[in-house]
Amino acid sequence: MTYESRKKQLFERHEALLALKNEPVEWGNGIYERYQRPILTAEHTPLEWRYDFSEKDNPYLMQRIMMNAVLNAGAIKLNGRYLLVCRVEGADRKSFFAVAESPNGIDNFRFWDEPITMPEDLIPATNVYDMRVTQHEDGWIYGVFCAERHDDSQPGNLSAATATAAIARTKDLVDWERLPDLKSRSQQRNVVLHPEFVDGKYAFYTRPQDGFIDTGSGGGIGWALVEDITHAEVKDEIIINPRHYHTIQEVKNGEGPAPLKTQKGWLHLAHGVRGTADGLRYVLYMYMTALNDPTRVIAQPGGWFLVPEGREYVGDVMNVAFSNGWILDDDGRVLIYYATADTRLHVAVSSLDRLIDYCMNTPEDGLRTGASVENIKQLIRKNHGTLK
Ligand code: M1P
Repeated sequence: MTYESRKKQLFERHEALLALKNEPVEWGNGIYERYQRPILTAEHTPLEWRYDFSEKDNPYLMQRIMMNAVLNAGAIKLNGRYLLVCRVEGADRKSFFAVAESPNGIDNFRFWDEPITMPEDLIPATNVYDMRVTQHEDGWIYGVFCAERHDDSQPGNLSAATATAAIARTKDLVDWERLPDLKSRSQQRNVVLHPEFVDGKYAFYTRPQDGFIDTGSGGGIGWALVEDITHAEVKDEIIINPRHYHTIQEVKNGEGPAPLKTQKGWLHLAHGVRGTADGLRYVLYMYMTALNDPTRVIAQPGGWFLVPEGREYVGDVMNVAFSNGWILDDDGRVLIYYATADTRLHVAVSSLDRLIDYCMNTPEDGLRTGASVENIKQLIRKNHGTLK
């Protein structure tokens, strides 16, 4: 086969992948619909990012730069366009941000021509990932993401790293202004900017952690007010959604995307982490906070909301569901973008009404087996008409 015909086939196969229609999976849990295919994988990245298409320089038509994964995407609907700020990870383990666009938020996602050029803070990061996109009432679109650097206070330890919340802002997802990283006494990952001012200040969901991996004494999802976003510093931090023994969020938790404002309260999506004999298990859960006080939890369904299913379990980091992006559409649909096994990206679709109903009417975790059994008995008796 000639070089030209192989190249033509390569493009045809890639185009066929991008053009695939995605169909909902029938008979889910009633809370949301999953879709049959992942919406983005390493194979969806543009061929021009991976191949040198000069026959003279690349006669074997080899991939010169390989891609490993597309995962944890921030999401926004901007001027009618469904846009994901994806974490793309190359074969070299470095993550970068790239925007993918779809006509409907469900399928036919295509990456923009080039990845985002993210300006650096004073000390350049080794790796960046997991951007939360917040359309703030101040008129800017903020991206808050993790900046990872080697921990030079441990020169003998190659794996010692620090996690810091990096902040950048944009109007169009193309040109980004980098602001100084969030100052904090502890390391921070999964930091998210609240979309509105609170008491005239910027408000951040935080996740204090003692080390790069271990949250240690960090008690859960935190909250901090910041006066000047161009020199953001966590001074007073409170825990608003704590970890608990023997729950899905025993080991760690972290805010997902920026919460959605509803008539009943702020709707939150988060991830919880527990330990198992086979390593950590990352699942998604939801909670709601009061409209007039986003630090006060008013509802939290017990247990997980979404976990990896079937083939979703398998990938670079097994048993992980993670989300940092969702879109509330004009018709009340909520498009939830989640990644599995730190490998690929999916969508699940629900509505604001359904998610509020789920939060308000699912029993809380009573933190004991006896309480869980009581919840089940109450439901049985309600169904039998024998509830007193
Ligand atoms: O590997 C699972 C996830 O681990 C991290 O989340 P957390 O900080 O809560 O442990 C993140 O690095 C995330 O990117 C990753 O998906």
